Amino acid sequence: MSRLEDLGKAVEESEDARKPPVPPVPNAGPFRRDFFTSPLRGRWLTSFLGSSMLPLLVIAALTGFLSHAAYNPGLGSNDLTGGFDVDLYFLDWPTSPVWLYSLTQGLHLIAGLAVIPILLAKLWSVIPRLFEGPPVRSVAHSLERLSVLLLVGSAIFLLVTGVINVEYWLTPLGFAFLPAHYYAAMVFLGALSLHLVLKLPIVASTFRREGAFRPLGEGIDRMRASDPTIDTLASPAPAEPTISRRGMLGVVGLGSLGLVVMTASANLLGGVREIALLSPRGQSGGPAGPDDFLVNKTAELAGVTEDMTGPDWRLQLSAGSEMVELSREDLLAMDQYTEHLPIACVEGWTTWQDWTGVRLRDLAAIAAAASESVVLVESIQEGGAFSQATLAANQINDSRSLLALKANGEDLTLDHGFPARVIVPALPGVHNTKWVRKMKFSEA
Ligand SMILES: Nc1nc2c(c(=O)[nH]1)N[C@H]1C(S)=C(S)[C@@H](COP(=O)(O)O)O[C@H]1N2
Ligand SMILES: [Mo]
Repeated sequence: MSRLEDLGKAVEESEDARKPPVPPVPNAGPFRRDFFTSPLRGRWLTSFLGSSMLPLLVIAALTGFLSHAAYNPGLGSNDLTGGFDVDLYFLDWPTSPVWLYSLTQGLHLIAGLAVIPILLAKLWSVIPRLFEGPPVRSVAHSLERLSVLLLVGSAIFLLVTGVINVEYWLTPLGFAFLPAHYYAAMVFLGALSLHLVLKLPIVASTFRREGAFRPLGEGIDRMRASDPTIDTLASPAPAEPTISRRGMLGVVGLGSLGLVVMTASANLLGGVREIALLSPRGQSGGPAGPDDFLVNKTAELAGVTEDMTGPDWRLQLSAGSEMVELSREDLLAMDQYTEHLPIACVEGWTTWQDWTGVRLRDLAAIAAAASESVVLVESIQEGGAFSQATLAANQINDSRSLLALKANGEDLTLDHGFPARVIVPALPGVHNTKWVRKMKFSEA
């Protein structure tokens, strides 16, 4: 070797030494290409799981935004997303059909819960990608990786907060469910759109090559592992299968079905309700009495006591500067109406009861409110997002909308909102304010 070459080599080495050290991807454990040996992995499985999830995600997204629309976010006190809430829906949530919110929110929960096992299976199917090197290849590759991080992160966040809300474990979280869930949904939909643009062509070519459903026909004996030279999700060192792809998908599907049944059956009547093992407020076989139906927040939790709701209680009605005060006797002396209406909670449960009380529009008349007024309803309850709600004109003017004094023929119990509570058809439960103290009518 000439001295010149020696010199050249020395310069190269010293240049190498000056480069910032790039830690090499370790070639051990999960970083080794042959670490993942399941013969099930491959583009078809991932494509099939993704395609099964897509319709559920569409349902969850649409019903999620419908739920936000049902809160009438543009109206008065109804903004729950921290001041950024604009009404993009341009509608006052209708009052018919009365089961509307029950349906949309029921679907939201069903779709969201059914996604959980499928998402876990899909993450399992692509887990080798997490360890693939080099981690940074190009700008495009890094952006794609970032979008996947946002996609998976927001999906997990949405599912976890959703389940926590349904299961009523929210208090320890220390943040408001609605804005958190809402903004995470925005991140999720953005990342999902990009993901679809990037991956749908791959899904299409995979289904063209392997048949969208054909691998479902293959039992464990006929099943082949994918070819790792053309399918980068396939294992280069596949082990013998211990379950077929369709067997695995069957387990995932049963998982989804089980979650849905154990939660959604909280909406069913009679003993069937008892299989709602995952719905903490769904298991009473009821009705064992006129007030044996779900309570979202008890009077005790809301800080409402018997003293506050005793004979001194007055309903304060106003439209402008005048205020009218009515006692419970005054209200009982007005025309009484009975309606069979649901309370449909954002948590996905619904309970149908016979409510008796006075019409909201009769109260508007007593307050001398203008015909297209909205009303801010305030509870005795101090603070908390649910202690007030603004109702739209169409909701006040529906003849079935009540300030209920009784449920199923008996005085409301304290937990269900005694002395008086709002019941409006098709409205989310959260706007059916309990322990009403004030109703302020104003022109929208
Ligand atoms: N003042 C007040 N009203 C309230 C609530 C509340 O926490 N405080 N919860 C709301 C929610 S979220 C629902 S689903 C219904 C439940 O009514 P119920 O407890 O009588 O079933 O009441 C609504 N009215
Ligand atoms: Mo609710």
